[in-house]
Amino acid sequence: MNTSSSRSEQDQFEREGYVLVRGAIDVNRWITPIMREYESVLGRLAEHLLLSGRITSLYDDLPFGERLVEICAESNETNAQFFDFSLPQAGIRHDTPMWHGPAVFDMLRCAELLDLVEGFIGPEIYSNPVQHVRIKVPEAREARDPVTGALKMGATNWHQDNGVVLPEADDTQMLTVWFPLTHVGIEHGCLQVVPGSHRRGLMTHCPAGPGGLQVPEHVGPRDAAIPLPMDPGDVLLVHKLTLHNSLPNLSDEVRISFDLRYNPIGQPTGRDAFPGFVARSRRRPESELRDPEEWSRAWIEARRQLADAGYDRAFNRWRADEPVCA
Ligand SMILES: O=C(O)CCC(=O)C(=O)O
Ligand SMILES: [Fe+2]
Repeated sequence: MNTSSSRSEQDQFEREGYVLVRGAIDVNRWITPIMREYESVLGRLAEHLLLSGRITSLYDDLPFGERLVEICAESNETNAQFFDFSLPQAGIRHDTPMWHGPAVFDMLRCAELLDLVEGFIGPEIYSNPVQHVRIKVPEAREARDPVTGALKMGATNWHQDNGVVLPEADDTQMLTVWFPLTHVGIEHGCLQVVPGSHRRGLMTHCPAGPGGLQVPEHVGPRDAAIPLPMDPGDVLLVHKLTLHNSLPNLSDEVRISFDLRYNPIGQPTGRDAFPGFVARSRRRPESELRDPEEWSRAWIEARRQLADAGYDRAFNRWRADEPVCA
């Protein structure tokens, strides 16, 4: 098992803007407990949807993936927010669902993961709150907008992660850490990256679809993109300027991934309405957050403040009237 990043991994990251480390984390130790938590989240979600009349069965004889597919198909909802450990960028209410369970918190502090991260950003590591679990059901069964017919989630557009945070984080050494919790082959909608694109600077992102952004093809060519099929245990590190997207989930299985971000302590996260925390500090170990309850409470407090404020904050800098977006 790989434990920390090697010189050659760091060289590849510098050169290509990403590096894929196979078998970097112990699946049984870190990922299995998260899946157990998600099973209970799904159980509560099913009861909630049944009670409110949006599904007619709990589907509780099915395993996690199949159960989720049936529930999403019948309710015609992605239900993604029930599992996510971040908040949405708009329309936050006091009862917006989210899940900040202890197994998810443990994952964010996973020693193998932080050892890897340390090789890229140093030993003073802040968990940036730009983070998600992405649970994508097969597109054939995915929820659609009843008016336009568009998929409610679908594949991820071409973007750079620096493009989806506020400009205050442009000088932040933000590192994206992406890994699957299920097998994510090409057919499940794995990530694709454009090697070397991180050397081209920040590209203009254009508003695309509800809440989405996309770098236009003529701004960020992607002929050279390579797909990165991955298995649980593998970890992908992505530079904040690397152009990437995901393929559609054309399989008949659910595709689950985490995307986390870390930056050196003290640098702006680019999303300060959401709470981050000190994941590792060799200088001040006592400043590390070790209590999952405290982490969960910080998110509940952020949700309360954003719901009270009653307006949507700006989460990115882009406007549809940029000349290249026309
Ligand atoms: O998993 C996905 O579909 C997209 C993830 C992504 O863009 C990221 O982790 O930065
Ligand atoms: Fe991304």
